[in-house]
Amino acid sequence: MNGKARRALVAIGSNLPDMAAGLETPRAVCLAALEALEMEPDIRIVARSRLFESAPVPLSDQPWYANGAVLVETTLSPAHLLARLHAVEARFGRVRQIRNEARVLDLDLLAYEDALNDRPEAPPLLPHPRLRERAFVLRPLLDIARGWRHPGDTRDISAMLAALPPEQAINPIR
Ligand code: PH2
Ligand code: MG
Ligand code: MG
Repeated sequence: MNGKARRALVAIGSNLPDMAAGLETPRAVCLAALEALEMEPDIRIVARSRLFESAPVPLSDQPWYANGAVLVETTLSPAHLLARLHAVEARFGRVRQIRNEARVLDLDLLAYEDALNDRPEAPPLLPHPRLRERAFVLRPLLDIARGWRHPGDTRDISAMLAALPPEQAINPIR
């Protein structure tokens, strides 16, 4: 990597298989996505969480998800990193139609250094605007970034997690 390396947190989620690619479970999709991220130029995985199975948020009859998170080093700007994540999603057959619909692969930029950007006209919003309401994001973050602080919140990850409703079921995948 050339240029200054910045640290970013990225969420990984899937609740559909990618049968065309022989990835028969959301867990297999997430593992393949981790490999794809590792192969991306300008992005280096520093730490990866375990994978978890999690109930859909909001609760629905969608299939359960596999979720995880990675800490990466990158020379890409937030916007370029997000574009790269979307390009990886597209390679896994992700088609964007309806918000929160079931998907083969979702890669979300959670945080970039200690950037705080709440200006929708200058995306991406940072940290991810719904991060604090989601156990499927916070629980994997505890694995890899226990001491991380949301730049707009006084609570640590454990405190944010403890404030969430119990219907956000999440368990490590054995
Ligand atoms: N992603 C969503 C909406 N709901 N629920 C779970 N459990 N895991 C996800 O990754 C997820 C979700 C929108 O991206
Ligand atoms: Mg998402
Ligand atoms: Mg997304």
